[in-house]
Amino acid sequence: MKIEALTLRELRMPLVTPFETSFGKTANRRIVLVEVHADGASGWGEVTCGELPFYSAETPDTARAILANVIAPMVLQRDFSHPSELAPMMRRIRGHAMARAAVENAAWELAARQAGQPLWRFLGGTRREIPCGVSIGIKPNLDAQLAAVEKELAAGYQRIKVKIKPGWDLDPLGAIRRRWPEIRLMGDANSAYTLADAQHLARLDDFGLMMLEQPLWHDDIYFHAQLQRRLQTPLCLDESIHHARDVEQAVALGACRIINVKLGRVGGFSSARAVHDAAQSGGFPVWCGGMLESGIGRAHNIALSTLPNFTLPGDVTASRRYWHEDIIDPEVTVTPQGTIMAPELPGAGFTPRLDLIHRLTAWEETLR
Ligand code: OSB
Ligand code: MG
Repeated sequence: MKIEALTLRELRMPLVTPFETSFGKTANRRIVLVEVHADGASGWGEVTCGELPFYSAETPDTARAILANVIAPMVLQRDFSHPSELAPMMRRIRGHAMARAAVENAAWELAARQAGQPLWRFLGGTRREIPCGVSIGIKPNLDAQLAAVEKELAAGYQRIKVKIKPGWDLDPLGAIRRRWPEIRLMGDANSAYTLADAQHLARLDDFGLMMLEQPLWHDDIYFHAQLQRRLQTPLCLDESIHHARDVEQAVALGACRIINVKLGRVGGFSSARAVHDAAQSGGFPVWCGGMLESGIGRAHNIALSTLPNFTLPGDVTASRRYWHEDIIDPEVTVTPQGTIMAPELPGAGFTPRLDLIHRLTAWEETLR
């Protein structure tokens, strides 16, 4: 297949409800989509960065510049027989993993569709039904926090994750645990603590959490190992894991016991598979993280979650939790058991809604 053109678009999509983490609040998403045109067909990918460089360094503006000025010249007019050949074409780029992932993932989706296979099978997935959890943002008070948990449990989700930060940790987690003693519960700090908080974080051991996600610095593995030795609660790394070597390091140091895999953060499906394999070899289960994706990214997360070591519920949820109207048809739905069925259709299994996409598009450019 020869890559004939790349179409870049930025969509403006308001969230159903604002989402707050330790690093800030998001109400309106700026979603950069990449359409890869090859052999008279096209595949779609999503740049999963935040609007501002608070989760990682990438933003929609850096993604646009790198896609147009650096990635397009590297991949345009190039032939590939398998989408695993895309990552090597972009190997010289340092960072910008989410921009690279959007192009690589679009190629995977296109190649799977051309091969007449569902993307998840094409990737080597083995599980048709994936277990799902939810990530609940920081709420203004405990009543709102408990009400949000109650709603998601009623919808069937198998695991509750709440965002925490200093001053908003023991109270929400304690209140949830007292009300629901048996549920699978975890906290995600998005790097809001330091090692000086170790004693405080050890108090979370009383709540029987499945895990505590990324308590320390976004670029740290070593000090998480020191913290893990002082906690019973398993740690999970998100921000710190960019490729399989980071997992090998985390395993060697004992920095965590679980890995969150995000397609964008690790640079696409090839790297995500390598991260998955490294975690499996090290004895760590993995789960698929989310970045408030539109349906395009959501569909890719579903496919990834079918790989065998994705044994824990991921942050992969129904379109309706975030969007009044998603940009794919059909939208993603969750079963009453809190699972999502991977589609049997060729490719991602969802069709981009071009009319809606055009209406939401703030800018568009096609590179040849
Ligand atoms: O740390 O997992 C995270 C959202 C934005 C940035 C970082 C994170 C998150 C989430 C939401 O937790 C996951 C989702 O439902 O998409
Ligand atoms: Mg996280």
